[in-house]
Amino acid sequence: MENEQKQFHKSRRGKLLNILDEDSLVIVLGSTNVARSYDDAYKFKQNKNFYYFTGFNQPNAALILAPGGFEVHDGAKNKIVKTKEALFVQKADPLKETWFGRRLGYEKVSKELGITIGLENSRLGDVIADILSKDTINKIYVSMYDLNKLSGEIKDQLKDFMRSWITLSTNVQLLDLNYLVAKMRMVKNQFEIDQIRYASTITASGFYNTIQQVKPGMHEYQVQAMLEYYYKELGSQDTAFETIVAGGNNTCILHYNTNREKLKNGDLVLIDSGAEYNYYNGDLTRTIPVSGKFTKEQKEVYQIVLDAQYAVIKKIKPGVKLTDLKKYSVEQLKKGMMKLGLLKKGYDATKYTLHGVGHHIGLDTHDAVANKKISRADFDTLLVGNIITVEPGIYFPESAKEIPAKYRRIGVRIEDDVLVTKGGREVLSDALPKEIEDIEFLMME
Ligand SMILES: [Mn+2]
Repeated sequence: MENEQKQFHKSRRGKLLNILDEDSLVIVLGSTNVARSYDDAYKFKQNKNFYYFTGFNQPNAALILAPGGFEVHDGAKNKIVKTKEALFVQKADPLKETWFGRRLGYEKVSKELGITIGLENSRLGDVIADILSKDTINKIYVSMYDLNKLSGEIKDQLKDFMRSWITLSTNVQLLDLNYLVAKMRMVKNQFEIDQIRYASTITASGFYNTIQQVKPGMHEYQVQAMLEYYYKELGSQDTAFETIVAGGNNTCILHYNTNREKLKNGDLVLIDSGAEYNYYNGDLTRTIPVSGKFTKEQKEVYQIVLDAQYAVIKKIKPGVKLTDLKKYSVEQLKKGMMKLGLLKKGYDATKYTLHGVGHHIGLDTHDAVANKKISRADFDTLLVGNIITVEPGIYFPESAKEIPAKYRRIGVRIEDDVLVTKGGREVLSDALPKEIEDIEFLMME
């Protein structure tokens, strides 16, 4: 791992250790492989909180942190050492590695990842039990969500630990880790800003190259294939989420991703997609005319959405609330629809604007927010170092009979990734055209 990245993850562990009281123990669980069908597994995706603290991308691992320190037998040095951190990893195994890929092995943890102690994951249960037996820990932090989904080798290891809860002293509190980590992950430092900037740039580049090649008769999946080709060609390891290429009436289905239909002359096509780079995500949307030329009605609706997007972006600065941006966005869109005579006064515009104005983006595409219903307010105010999407939309499906026919089958969303700075904002995906004339120029033969 590059030194800069090592330093980043180390700084995250250091920050968490600093926040916590001396009598705390943190257990951060990595992911395990998930079956796709029979003996085939989905591409491995590391648990994002675990990745944040370690940068380690192999399955069946766990990290423990304790600000008060703990003693453990270090197999690599063959002696008892005191440490505040230990990473548990799969045992190196030449035969399994021949079949399923490399394993770091505990011996290389310290050198490769910069985490003080590496241990075999079969020791996780015993080490935790040993730490708790000293009666110095009064708070155990673990993600309840991750515990609930636990499987594989780590589950076997933690079974005894979880059984022991019924006899945990009343002095010991079991606390959810997600809120604390979400608060940390919400604010990006320079390393993360660089990663997301790159993911966003790859995404913009893929859009730029693909948009030029869209033509009537092409299928939605062919547009998807081109887009994802460019992502991978530029070093992206995966897409941030299932790519949406939605033509015609499909533009009005928010999470449409079957992408099987043919693009028709005269229709719009909405492309919502992101490249993943080193686990960080981009997320952009452009809506373009299949023929290369917008119709009059498409232009009218498009311009409302674009103006609203500019207006919202202009409002972004530290201290502003996401919920207020959403309200403002709907007001702008509503004003535009009323001007076109498509909405009567007093009518609820959200029937056509459908979703919020944006979300935090980072290791997750919808990033770093703990249980939404409980703690939404705690994540509402924008801070320097936040990265959010701004993605207003208007959707008039074929079924909206109250809207004149010429305006139906029109769904428009425009989305960019925006960094909150001291002075206001920076649009990370600014290089990708979105003005009507610029899109039409880009699509010219
Ligand atoms: Mn988005």
